[in-house]
Amino acid sequence: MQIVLYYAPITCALAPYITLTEAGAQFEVRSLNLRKDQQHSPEYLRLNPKHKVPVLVVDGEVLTESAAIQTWIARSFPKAKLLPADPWQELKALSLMSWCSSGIHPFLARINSPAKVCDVPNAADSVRRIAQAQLVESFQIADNLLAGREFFFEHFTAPDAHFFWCMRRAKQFEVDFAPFKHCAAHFERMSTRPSVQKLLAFEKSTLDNFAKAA
Ligand SMILES: N[C@@H](CCC(=O)N[C@@H](CS)C(=O)NCC(=O)O)C(=O)O
Repeated sequence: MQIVLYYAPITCALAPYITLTEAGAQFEVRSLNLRKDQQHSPEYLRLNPKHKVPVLVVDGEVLTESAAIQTWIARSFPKAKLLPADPWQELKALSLMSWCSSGIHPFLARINSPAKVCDVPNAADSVRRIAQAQLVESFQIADNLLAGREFFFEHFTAPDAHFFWCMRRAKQFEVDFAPFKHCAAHFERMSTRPSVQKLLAFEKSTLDNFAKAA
């Protein structure tokens, strides 16, 4: 089986990178430089007309959307137990990943690029402030879910990788995590995992290569 992950540094494509690594999968990474707008190249648009990462290509079949990609990885590498075994808990894991990509991610994107959602002059600060408030609400919900637990379920599962990305991006936007002690502890716990260390090293080398090529 040939697995190719289309990835870009800093982005949510880090979640499937971590999950594939946790799965023990052999996979090839093709890195895009979003600063150079490579997601809009004609070749990439043929692969994903939504011009987003991640994209997973498995034996030539294309899959987009993080939650679906994470689910594919978990189902394809069952020994890694990347989703809970109980069917109801598995659906709760899918619910969490959908929330990460459709409930939390859009507010992170608004902080990153306010102009994509509002072209009123001088509105950027207001868009960012509103998005920050929505994120605070989401992280409070996640904090309650993580209270007294190491991971969202009994052990590491794919939603932990997805949520790790949400937190990492929010930290880069200086969301204050002091009130969210369980989220902060989850972030620290995730940061020590070998899969995350591998991802961070890969991200650094990719960014270094982009800088050399510039
Ligand atoms: N719903 C998608 C969102 C993917 C997404 O927004 N990716 C961003 C990076 S975090 C991207 O590729 N942005 C480039 C663009 O919009 O042109 C998912 O969960 O996979």
